[in-house]
Amino acid sequence: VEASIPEPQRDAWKKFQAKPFVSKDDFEKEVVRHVETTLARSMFNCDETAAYAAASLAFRDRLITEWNRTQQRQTFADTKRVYYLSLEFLMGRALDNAMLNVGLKNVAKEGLSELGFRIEDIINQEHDAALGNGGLGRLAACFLDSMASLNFPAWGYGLRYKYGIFKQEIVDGYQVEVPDYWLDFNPWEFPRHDIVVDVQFYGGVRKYQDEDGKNVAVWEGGEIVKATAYDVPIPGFNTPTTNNMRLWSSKAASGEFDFQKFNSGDYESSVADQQRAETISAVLYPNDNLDRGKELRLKQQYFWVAASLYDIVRRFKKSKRAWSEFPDQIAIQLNDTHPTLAIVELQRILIDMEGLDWDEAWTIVTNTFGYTNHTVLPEALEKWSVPLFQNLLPRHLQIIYDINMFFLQSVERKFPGDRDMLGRVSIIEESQPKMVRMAYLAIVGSHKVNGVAELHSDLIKTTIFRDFVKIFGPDKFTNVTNGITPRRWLHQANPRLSELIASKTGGLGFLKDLNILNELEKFADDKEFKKEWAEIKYANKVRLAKYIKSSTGVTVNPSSLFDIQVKRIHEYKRQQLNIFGVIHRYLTIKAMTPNERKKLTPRVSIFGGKAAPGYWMAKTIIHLINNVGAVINKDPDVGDLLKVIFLEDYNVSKAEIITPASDISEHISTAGTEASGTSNMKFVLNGGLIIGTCDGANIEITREIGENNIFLFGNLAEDVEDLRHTHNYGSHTMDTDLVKVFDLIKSNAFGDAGAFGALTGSIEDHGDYYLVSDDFHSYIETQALVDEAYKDQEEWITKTILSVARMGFFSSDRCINEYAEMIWNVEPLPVEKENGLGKEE
Ligand code: 475
Repeated sequence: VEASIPEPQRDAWKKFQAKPFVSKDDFEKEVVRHVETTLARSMFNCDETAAYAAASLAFRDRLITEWNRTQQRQTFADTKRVYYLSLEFLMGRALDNAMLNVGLKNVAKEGLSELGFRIEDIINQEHDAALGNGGLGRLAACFLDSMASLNFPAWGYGLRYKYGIFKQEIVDGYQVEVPDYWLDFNPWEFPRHDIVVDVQFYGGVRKYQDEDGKNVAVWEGGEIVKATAYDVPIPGFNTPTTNNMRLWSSKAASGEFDFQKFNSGDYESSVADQQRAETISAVLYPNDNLDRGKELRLKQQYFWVAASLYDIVRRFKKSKRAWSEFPDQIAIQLNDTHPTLAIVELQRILIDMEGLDWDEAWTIVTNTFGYTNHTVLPEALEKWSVPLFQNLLPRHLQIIYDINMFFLQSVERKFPGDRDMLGRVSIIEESQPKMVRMAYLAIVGSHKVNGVAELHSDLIKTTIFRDFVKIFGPDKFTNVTNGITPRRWLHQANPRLSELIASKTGGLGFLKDLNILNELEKFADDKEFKKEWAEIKYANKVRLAKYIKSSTGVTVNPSSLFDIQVKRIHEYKRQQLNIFGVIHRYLTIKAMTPNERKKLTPRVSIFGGKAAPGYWMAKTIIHLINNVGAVINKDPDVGDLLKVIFLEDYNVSKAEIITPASDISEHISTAGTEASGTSNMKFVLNGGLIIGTCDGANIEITREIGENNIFLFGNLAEDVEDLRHTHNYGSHTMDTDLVKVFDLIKSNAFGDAGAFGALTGSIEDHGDYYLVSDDFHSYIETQALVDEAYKDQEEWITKTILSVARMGFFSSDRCINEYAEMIWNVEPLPVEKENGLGKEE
């Protein structure tokens, strides 16, 4: 149906087109209108929740207007677009970000104040959009911000989970998970009830030859689930470009429960179909860096991929171009292997639905996709059992077998007679049951594969994907070191620092060209500047200290050294190394005379992060941290010299308070295990130093900021394998200081030691896979260097200024430009400043 308004009537439309507000008065008018009409309230019952709702709706309307224009502009220009497929988008809050990105936060602040509200209170009403676990999901969110800010025609595609990552409560030192129902009121999404896609599951495949002797496959039967689109506008910073994040929500095909069954008294099964369908987008799997191979997860993946590809292909078909032009118009980036089925689905659409030959279709497919790997941990590499696959997606499994056959034939031609190679690289693992190796499928079906930091990209080429480098050549594999958006992680999280930098570098330009930070180098020894710099850090620590007091009841001294480790709890990230170090410090303090204690640098050790609900060892680490805190925090011998804090429910909005408050932060993974890390970048950008291993992006951070400005310790990635071998087959001698720490734990000093037996045992008795004991001495020594360095505040502040000045490289804008040039081959669509765009300095 033609829905376009005919020419003669378009003038009326243009005349009455929505005009985004710019002034304070217009903003207030919108807020009052939303309170009084949309929310059906008045000045007599407008609480902070209602004010938040109204302010958000005012901004959402504004974003939607720009969104519409952006989409029209992009459609009209008809240039290549990027689709970023990610099962996770860890967006955090939207209001503050929207206000800052459109440059109207001061307008909103004054407007809200005139209406009787403080903007901070209003911002704090918002529930985080927490549709992700950790690094991978937050990276996707930073990328959306950068793509919009750089004016790339780019969409994100994901799932609209009803429940995001669980909320963490700490009860008696244990993690308790509480569901995160966040959709009660979400003004940031825009339901598109007209955009609904049927997605098929199960059924069977019928094959026959048509009149021309062509093989035809029909996937029939099974069950249909409906995918409804929900659009979330993504505003760029200081540009009208407003891109789209489209999230799919599942519903039963009928949309209703079975009334027949209901009437005949079969109440339960009358709603069963509906519930089963809605389960698909119900909940985010809470595992970070782990694959559990559950059928519902595969269902989520196909549901999301099928709906997204249908949408992308439909948009392409409107342009009436030849299929061969598909990769010239469309780049699809796979955020890890989770969307790898998109490769198979596009091949299926092209051969089964559109009638292309295999080879023609396969060329299009491989030229369209790029695959980003985020981890080398074997337990995180996705594999699906063939029987499960066969049942859920029978036609896709056939296509995978065909892809594998053609691929193995090409390998055979290149390496004749190398049967071992064929077994190693086969997309199908010949195990019991057979498994589909998704990473291999993603490599074979993409034109570029990238890791997320230099070390990681080198490691994937020499370890898990070694054979594929031989087969495809080294050029298929590349590196794009991760980045973070300075809009959220500097301007929004640390407004005072952003303001200071702006005042010295000629405005907010550095937020779009982060290398401008370089200009700060000349202030590294400037007395006045250093004083302001230090004051801001102190104020941020006071803010965190208040938060610590209100959330844990513990008083911490903001003059202490704040030592922070916040990230998902995982053995490879080694929060256990940190807490053992804390216990070692405690032992040291206890053994000192009061005079000796006076020379110590007081420290607050702050932890935060969620454990996957089924990850027992990670939960044990949380338990130990809390129990150690309970003992140390009330020991009068210790006082302010050491405090141990576990912050409950670490998430994006809490990170915005925590990150600007660090003196030192910990990025201490076993070398070779953390693909990149991104919080390392956030902390340094906010004027904190880091203690870390030679792992992930720490290495590049060191290269950029200089080795005098970072505290590195521990064994190198190249030595890990040998050390593990020695643990298992040679002699494994424990570090003597660590033995003392374990002895204290075993004396029940932190509660029943039985609770921690598995943790200490994994190190003492079971091979110490993560090299905690090997790195302990080096860690303790390096922490002592941190204490010493902190005593010289003048020097410390200079280090932090120099570090910030040299962090330009880690903007996600640099990252997106690299993807655009090396992988996507897309260009930004420049925009002229249009009416309504405020620009605040
Ligand atoms: C890395 N998540 C960080 C970050 O590149 C890196 C995997 C399987 C299932 C569910 N979640 C995952 C990850 O693998 C993940 O978050 N990886 C992280 O990606 C961005 O900075 O080093 O661990």
